[in-house]
Amino acid sequence: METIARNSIKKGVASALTITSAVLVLMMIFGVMMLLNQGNTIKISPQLFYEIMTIHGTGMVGIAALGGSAIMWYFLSKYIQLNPKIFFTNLFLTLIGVIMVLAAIFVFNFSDGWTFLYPLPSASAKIYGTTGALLFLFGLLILGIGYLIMYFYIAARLIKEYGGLGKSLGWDYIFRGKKGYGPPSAVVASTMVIIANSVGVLAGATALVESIINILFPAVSFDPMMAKHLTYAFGHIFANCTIYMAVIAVYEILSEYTGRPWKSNKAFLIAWNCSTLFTLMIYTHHLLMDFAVPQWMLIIGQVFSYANGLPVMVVTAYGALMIVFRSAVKWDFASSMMFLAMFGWVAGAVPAIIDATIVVNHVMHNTKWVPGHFHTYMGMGVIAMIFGFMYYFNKTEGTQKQTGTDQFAIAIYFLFFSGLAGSFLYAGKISVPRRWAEHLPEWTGSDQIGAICGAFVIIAAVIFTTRFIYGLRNVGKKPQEKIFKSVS
Ligand code: HEM
Ligand SMILES: [Cu+2]
Repeated sequence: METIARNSIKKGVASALTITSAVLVLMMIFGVMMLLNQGNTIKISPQLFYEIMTIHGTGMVGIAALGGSAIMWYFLSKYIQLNPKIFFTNLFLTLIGVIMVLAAIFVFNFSDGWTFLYPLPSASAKIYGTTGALLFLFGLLILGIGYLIMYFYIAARLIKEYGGLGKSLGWDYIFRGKKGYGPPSAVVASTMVIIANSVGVLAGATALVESIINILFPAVSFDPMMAKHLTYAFGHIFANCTIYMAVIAVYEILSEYTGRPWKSNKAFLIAWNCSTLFTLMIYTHHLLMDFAVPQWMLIIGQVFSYANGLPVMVVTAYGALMIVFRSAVKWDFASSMMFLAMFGWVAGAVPAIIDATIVVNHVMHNTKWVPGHFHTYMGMGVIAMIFGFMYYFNKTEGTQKQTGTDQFAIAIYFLFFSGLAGSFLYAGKISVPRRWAEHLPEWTGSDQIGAICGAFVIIAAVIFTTRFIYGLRNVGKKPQEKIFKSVS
């Protein structure tokens, strides 16, 4: 019985990773198309550009969440028993949501951006018809419901196993002086994610429902500023949680490869507790340009943005250096990706912290500096962790062996992703606005360089993806040893 459940868990994870990698490649192609258009190398209509921007933004963050969930689910299932049906339910609802979103964008011309900023969907519904807007809004709502089901289920399981979410966040060790080490890092991180992201998804769902009601019953309207708060609370938390899920792979893989457990000591637990709270508080750094937002909220946004990223990043980066230091770590695809991804994450946070400073934000925020920041930490952080985990999965559950091609692909990926992100940051520096379909001639150089780098990134991603899908044939062909590590 237990092995059957374990096999379904693996099947769920394998399906999620297959979808993730294939969608990633597709979204990257869209990314290069945008750059080619901005760089005046190809010409697409502004309408199509914004459709592509909408699918690229929504799709990338959505798929990072799916890949992150696969990582979280896979490792969490080593410590607590999980029902595979829940993961499949989320996967199924994700697929339905994605199909609706794709139809909304490419069949019904929805192109308001992932932000679906109220009342924009109602306005565009008047131009392109209500079908597209409603398909998009309901599609995202269904996606959100899938995540809520999964999170509430995990919360219930953690409460059952640990006696409460406070306990699985290590409060016994932080507040009650319990000695030793807290719950496994995968458990601590998962608890943080389900708390923060449930709040985030509920905020997003509220904003979606407001737009839906306003489209169906135009007489009923809502406060646009409030809707913006809800939307950015959602966007910030949801995007952040992708890394908090993916980072579980760093803990688990590096500790397995070095043969040293990643212990959740007090600093680790405190850092994760701080991040749980701060992640919920700091989304106002997206509203620094809104003069109607009370000053104190903006100051909270700035101060806690500094405080937020740092603790977990520091304990993770420091922990990773320590665990690897003088260990007999085997550097293969998975461990190198985890190590590099950690630096991608740290590097990506630096421009974000700069941008979260109010005076800088007024100059930088609507420039490509911002995509420069999140492409660094998403592309070289979260997505690198997901690709690294894909290899680890095939190796652990199957018989995948590393080849020179893999090493080549890693080098290409990081080299050219740095180039791509660098081209965005540079564009930010020369004040290129973000989200413009058309660029002035003096900006196109950075777009063209970005497009070339993007093309190489796609080559690497195609290699990762084909190697992954090809390797799946051997999953389950290796005799399995341990199933559960000890709980707590
Ligand atoms: C080959 C790789 C990629 C390329 C060429 C690319 C290209 C682009 C371009 C050109 C934009 C629009 C920039 C602008 O505002 O003018 C963009 C936006 C965006 N990209 Fe990427 N990207 C890539 C990978 C990624 C990855 C891996 C992620 C996240 C997992 C991501 C997430 C986003 C998001 C969230 C936006 C914002 C959309 C918006 O402003 O509404 N991209 N990307
Ligand atoms: Cu944010």
